[in-house]
Amino acid sequence: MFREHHRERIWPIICLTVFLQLFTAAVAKAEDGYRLWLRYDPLPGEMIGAYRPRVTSVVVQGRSATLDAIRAELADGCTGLLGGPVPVAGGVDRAGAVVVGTPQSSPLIAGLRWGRRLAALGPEGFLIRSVRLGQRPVTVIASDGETGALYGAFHFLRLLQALQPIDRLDVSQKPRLQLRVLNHWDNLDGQIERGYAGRSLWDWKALPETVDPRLRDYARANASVGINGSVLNNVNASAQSLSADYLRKTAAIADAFRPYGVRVYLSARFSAPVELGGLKTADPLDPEVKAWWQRKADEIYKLIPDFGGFLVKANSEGQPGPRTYNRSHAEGANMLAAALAPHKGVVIWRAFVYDPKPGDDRAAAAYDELQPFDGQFAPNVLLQVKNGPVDFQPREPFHPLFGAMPKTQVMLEVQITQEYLGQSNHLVFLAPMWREVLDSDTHARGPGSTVAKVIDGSLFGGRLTGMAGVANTGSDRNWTGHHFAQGNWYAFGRLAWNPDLPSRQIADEWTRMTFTHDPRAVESVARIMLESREAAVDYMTPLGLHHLMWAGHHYGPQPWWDKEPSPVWNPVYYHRADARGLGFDRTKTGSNAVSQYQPPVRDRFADLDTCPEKFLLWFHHVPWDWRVRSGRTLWDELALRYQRGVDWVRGARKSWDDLGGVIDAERHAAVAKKLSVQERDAAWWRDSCLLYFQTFSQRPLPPGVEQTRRTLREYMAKSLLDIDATNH
Ligand code: BDP
Repeated sequence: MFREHHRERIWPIICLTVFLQLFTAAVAKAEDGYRLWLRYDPLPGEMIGAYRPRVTSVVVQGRSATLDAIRAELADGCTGLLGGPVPVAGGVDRAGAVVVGTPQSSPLIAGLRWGRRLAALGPEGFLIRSVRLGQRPVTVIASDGETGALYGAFHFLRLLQALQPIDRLDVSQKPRLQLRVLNHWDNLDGQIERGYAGRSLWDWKALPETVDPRLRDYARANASVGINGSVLNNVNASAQSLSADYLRKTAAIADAFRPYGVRVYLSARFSAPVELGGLKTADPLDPEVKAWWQRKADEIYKLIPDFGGFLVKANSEGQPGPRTYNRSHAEGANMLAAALAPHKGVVIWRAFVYDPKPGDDRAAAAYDELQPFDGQFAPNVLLQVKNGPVDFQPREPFHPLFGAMPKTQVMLEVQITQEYLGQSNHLVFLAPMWREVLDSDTHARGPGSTVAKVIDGSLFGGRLTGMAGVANTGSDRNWTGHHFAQGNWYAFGRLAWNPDLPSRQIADEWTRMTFTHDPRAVESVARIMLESREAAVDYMTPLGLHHLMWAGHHYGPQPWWDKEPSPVWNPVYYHRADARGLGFDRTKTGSNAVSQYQPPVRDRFADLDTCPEKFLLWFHHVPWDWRVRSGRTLWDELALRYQRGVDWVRGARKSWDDLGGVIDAERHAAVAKKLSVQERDAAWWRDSCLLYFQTFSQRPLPPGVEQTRRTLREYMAKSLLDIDATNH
């Protein structure tokens, strides 16, 4: 009786416990992508066995917000990866301790006398070495600065996550570029220009009183790849962001980022002295204007002592700027630079400048406006140049300014958010695209004068260096809308740290950290990633075509469009299709924009026989029957490239489907759904572009190209975005 009774009472408890366990397991396994590449789930058993003796405790002496962050990250990370507690210890009381810090914060590290080596690596560089401390084998992660120690800690975790050996470590790293900055195009109302992953992460209404704890995870993620700056507001800036109220809010964000080495910057609206200060002019040479900016800088630095500086989009797409007052870009930039200089702030002046005058070649505009001012910018000004001369297209040749401003500190701007690349619906890994520009040879100082060497200062010797990425983050639970778009955030950080890193390595490590350790699956995922950009070029804009996207939102094709008020916003301006052929003549017989490149580059691009095929229609208007390198006519080649792009997406879908059992169900299904949209879009691109260009070429589709599914009229009637519910 008693036993029966007992059983009755205990059953609900057992059930509840089992339920709770299952529930917790389910929740723990919820794979919504929030954790990004910082997942810290147990590694494969044999690796845990190998790592265990080398990772027994975490020793971070001293206290500061950054040191506390290092301690927490390493203890959590190692505990998670090794599937059991890795405790925090006060000293090296056992073999296998991981000791982290700076000579200033840690007597243990000071005792190693690595001062000179650490000084040479700077406050963001680090050493990771397997050494003995008091006869005990330990791993030391040391830096001259706490941020460097944090970067070292993340590097160590990455080694574990990527299953690398850690028993004889001798790693020495420092970032090649100083400014590794995300540009958020976030408006103060929470909307993100060209954002496809929800709303802004900055809740301006709740700030400064309430700071979303998610900002810490944002900063952690950035620090894990070495990103050290964040421009919080849109380059199409509101002056309001410089008001006293908003500066207090910005200061609260800066406080949240600071432990992770991420400094805040703001986009500054050039006319703010008028809008906020009530002045009659924003003329950069006006003494009152100068004084206004100086007072503004003083006010900012009182609140945010490590404020990074201003990013400025001036006289571009309707933004105010010095040209409004008949002053040069250099005069405008230098005036702001003078206000920031006493505080060690910088001005990042954007070279994305074009005046849509009839008859102009937009690709030539920035060079014409800025190159004459080489050598005239103040020492704390950087010129931020987009990778290509038009606008973040799937493929562009490198921007000619990279090879033409030897006396200016030029930094590279890339777009992480996929404005022109399928937004948050298409899987397009951007590292190969950024590698392409970094590896481009400007020939500015003879062969080997790559863009990477321009931006790291080694070619022309600039003091300030950097790379900016237009962010793809937002309030979506998985941060970036598409799980694979996280890989582009990751890749940006890795390349800004080391612009020589191979795409393959980035894809490989990110896949292991984010998805799986299964070697076949890693291989398959990395292959999809590495091929994806070329495929997107094929199904969107092959052979040097560009800017064929639907006007305004830039999702899907609209090559026929000619109704924008400014000609340079019309696709027809860029492809110039006619009965004779296709492409923009940028040689002597056309706009001659090609002359902005150094002679060997210019000559190669300008000659139809030597121009790389990938830039053919960028530089040349080519007859439909011109024979390309495959021996096919331009028309046939074009059609087959479009088809190849579609075929690739089909293949990628199949490869992804095959990974069904290896990747967690939640993310697998989410990516599969996006890939199906990508396939539909790729076919839509092929069909609408070919049908439209066929009205000029008057030639049949070659064998191997599928028949188009709808009429041109149908494709013209509706944009892909309008029939698409899944894109934000
Ligand atoms: C273009 C975007 C536009 C941006 C502009 C810029 O379409 O929204 O404001 O670039 O970089 O790509 O300023």
